[in-house]
Amino acid sequence: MINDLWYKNAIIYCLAVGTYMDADGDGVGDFKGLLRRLDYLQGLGISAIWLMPFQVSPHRDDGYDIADYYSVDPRYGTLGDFVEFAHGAKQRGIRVIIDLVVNHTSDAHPWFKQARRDPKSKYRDWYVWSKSKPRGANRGVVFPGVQKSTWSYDREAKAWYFHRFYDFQPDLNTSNPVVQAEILKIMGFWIQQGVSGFRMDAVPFVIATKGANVAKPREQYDMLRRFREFLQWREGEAIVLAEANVLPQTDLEYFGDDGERLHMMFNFQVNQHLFYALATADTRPLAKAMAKTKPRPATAQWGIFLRNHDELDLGRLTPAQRQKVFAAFAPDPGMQLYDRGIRRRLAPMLAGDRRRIEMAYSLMFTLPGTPVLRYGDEIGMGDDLELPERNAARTPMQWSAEPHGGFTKSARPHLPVISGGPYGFEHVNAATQRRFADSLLNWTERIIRMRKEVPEVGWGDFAVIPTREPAVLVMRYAWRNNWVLFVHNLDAEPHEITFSVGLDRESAKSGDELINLLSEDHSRAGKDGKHSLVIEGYGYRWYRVGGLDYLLRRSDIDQE
Ligand code: TEU
Repeated sequence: MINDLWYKNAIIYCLAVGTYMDADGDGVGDFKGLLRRLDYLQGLGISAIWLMPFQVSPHRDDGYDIADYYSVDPRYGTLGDFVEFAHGAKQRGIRVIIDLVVNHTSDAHPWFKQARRDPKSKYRDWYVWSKSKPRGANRGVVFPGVQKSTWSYDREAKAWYFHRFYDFQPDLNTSNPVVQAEILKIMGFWIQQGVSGFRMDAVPFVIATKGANVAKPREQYDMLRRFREFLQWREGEAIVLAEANVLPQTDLEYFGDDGERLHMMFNFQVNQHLFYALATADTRPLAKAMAKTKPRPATAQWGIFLRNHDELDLGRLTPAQRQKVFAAFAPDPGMQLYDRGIRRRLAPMLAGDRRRIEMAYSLMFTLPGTPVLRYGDEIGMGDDLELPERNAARTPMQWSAEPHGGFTKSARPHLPVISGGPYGFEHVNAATQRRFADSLLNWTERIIRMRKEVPEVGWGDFAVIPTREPAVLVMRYAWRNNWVLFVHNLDAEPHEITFSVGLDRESAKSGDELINLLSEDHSRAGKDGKHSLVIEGYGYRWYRVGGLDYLLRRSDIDQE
């Protein structure tokens, strides 16, 4: 039964078809190429792929401007190619979730074209209009510096339209029941093509009231329950993973008190404080963020990530905290974006320091929730700051030392492959790393395998165990009489820590022994029941408490 909720203990891998693998040699990645790479992904051990938008689009926002929801952009292949890919993934036991971008369409969408052309069109009310320029049109822009307003005048419509994002992304009037019905239809369509759910884009904006008279948008949370109900009627295992960068006090509104709304949300709160911890070696604000985001229904799950395709958004930190992260990881203003974020990949932010990169991923894999990896992170890819805005961290996957990193046979990839320097494809590529047992790729494969064998992280109850050392985070998970414990040192300096596993009296004995899951370096408690260990700079430890092995007990558990 526990495996029915597959997303509770999964490894999700995010990729963009266009930058993954080009099979037909036109410089753009495609579904045929991705299909060829499924064995690589299966080898890595991931459980699900999150596909970024691949539908027909003018590509002014990397596909987040969709012009036909029921299609595959011809540059990536055909709907038939999508189905071949989906089938290939299914054969390998890999689930597929796809981006669901329904806060807005592209202005090239036929719905918008008809809506702007004819006030009597049935599509007019699918968008959000105003006869005059609304007050506060300059407030609430998502991309400061490149987007000036959230309302633009449309000459053809002779009216102003609302766009939370770029002006070529008119917002759908999601309060309109007909639009809501269309959203369900889109979900139903892709479910029928074999996907296991959706990464739902910009959820707070999807459910917000929109309009010229809306001074303070209100979230219509009940819409989320309706999305979920529909999904579950159509396909029991399908999930919604929400992109909702919200404050912890509203988390339960998104999950639903009884888990009746969204299955998963990205934990932006933890993400931002995790980067603060990496930058300063002070884990206390991270522990606070973990505590604040702890309450969630039993069936709900957090998506835990380090970097994604957008800028690393630090908007939830205090200005002083944000400055410290900028100073550590993006000192040059060209590395920063939208006054709130960093447009770099993880490896260069951590100066390519292998110990630190491993420690950061180890932490990502052991924080409460389901880890979401980004393509290329498994080989430590870098960024190209010459590219505009968020494109810096969206360069093609580096497969080999062949021209263009083996990504394409074309002389002109649509985005340049990183070449030369420490992160160039000549050094950083999957083929070379496959050959070395100690490569980051092989390390990632091993850590994924181990993570899957530690379901306590996905299912269990966690506690942060106090030590006197703020640079070291000790987390303990309990689930069905099994305990695991993780130690991470975010500092470059070694630290000695003393802690007690802190189990109740009945189980206390098993706390005497910590079995290291990654090496022979086990730990025995002293007479006082406390463990003492010296952990090297950027060190990490995964322990099973008392040596009880979940895998050995698994047959008992499966009965339940
Ligand atoms: O982003 C939605 C969003 O709310 C942004 O604030 C996001 O957190 C980030 O700061 C944008 O850089 C989503 C997608 O992730 C993004 O790539 C799209 O551009 C955006 O929606 C519009 O569809």
